[in-house]
Amino acid sequence: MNSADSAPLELSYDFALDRDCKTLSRHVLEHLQSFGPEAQDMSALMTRIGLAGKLIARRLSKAGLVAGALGFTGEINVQGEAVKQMDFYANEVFIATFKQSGLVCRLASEEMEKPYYIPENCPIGRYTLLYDPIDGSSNVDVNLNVGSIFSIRQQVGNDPDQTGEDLLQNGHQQVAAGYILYGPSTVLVYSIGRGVHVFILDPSLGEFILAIENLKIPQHGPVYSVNEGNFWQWEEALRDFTRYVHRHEGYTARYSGALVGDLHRILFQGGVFIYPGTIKNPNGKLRLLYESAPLAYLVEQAGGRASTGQRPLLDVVPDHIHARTPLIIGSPEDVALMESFIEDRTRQAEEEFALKP
Ligand code: AHM
Ligand code: MG
Repeated sequence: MNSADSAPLELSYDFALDRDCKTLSRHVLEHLQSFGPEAQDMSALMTRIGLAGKLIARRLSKAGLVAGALGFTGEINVQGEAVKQMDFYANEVFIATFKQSGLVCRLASEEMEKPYYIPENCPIGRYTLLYDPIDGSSNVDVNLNVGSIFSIRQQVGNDPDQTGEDLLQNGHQQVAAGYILYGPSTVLVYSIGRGVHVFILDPSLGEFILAIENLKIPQHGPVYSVNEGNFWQWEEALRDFTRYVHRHEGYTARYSGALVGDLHRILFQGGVFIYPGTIKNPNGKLRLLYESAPLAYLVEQAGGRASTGQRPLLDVVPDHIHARTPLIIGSPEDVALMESFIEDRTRQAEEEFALKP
């Protein structure tokens, strides 16, 4: 190419940087408007979460080609569930990633009975990472989307028995939360209490790049996401809700078997995700500390709501670290609609009780 054919230097740089490639670490620092120690900590923590996400995405992208990605390990976890190979792998990835961080003294996940301590980090590491390493792991074997959910809390107290007693606090204590969605692209969505931000992994750069800043959930949306196969086990209020959406125009059912994917859709399109208590599991299936509370924190930051049906989800204090809660989460108007059926049924029950001789 001769010099007449080539673009001026300035122009070719513009072309190369066709968007502002804002990385996670830079975004956190800019967002906190600080380069102080707390901001540096948060930036480093988010970078580590991104690294864990990249390692998990890499393994998932080869599922079926490499050993240790599909199927079960043969173990049963503390939740009484069969452990999948990817559950095990992803749990180990988070541990290995945060061992080197210096910042996290303790990790707790639904795959481990007790918190995992990293004693060498504890003198300086004031943070606890709570996480669901692979959410919706039954989807892995059929090549559908899965996610990882994370939450960061500041450690309070000494936890002498290393059981995580001090983690038995409400969800307002979280300082950051989010998820990584492994779908057609790998997406990281996070909040540090200042809005919700969406990053997409650019595989050619190996970096999460900012895609959407300050995502807001629609006030109302068409999606309702609930496992209707459990209808026979539900309370009447949820049956009322389901009959309502069946009989009114404007609703559409979506349920992928992976909460992260279903909630991601709702964040963009609006609607509600419900995992209620059932006859078999009166508190539902989802774990408060690793699933419901982090997502509730995130959705509230996006202008949505999360409830157990009885109280705001973020107000719930668990009685043990693996506690479960019913979850109603999504657009404010759709969460309120579900709550209105609960209130109606509660009122009816109270009236019937008052009329009893
Ligand atoms: P997991 O984290 O053990 O995979 O379980 C959580 C998942 C959620 O992602 C999903 O919404 C739910 O379990 C599906 O459960 P069900 O098959 O009972 O509808
Ligand atoms: Mg899960």
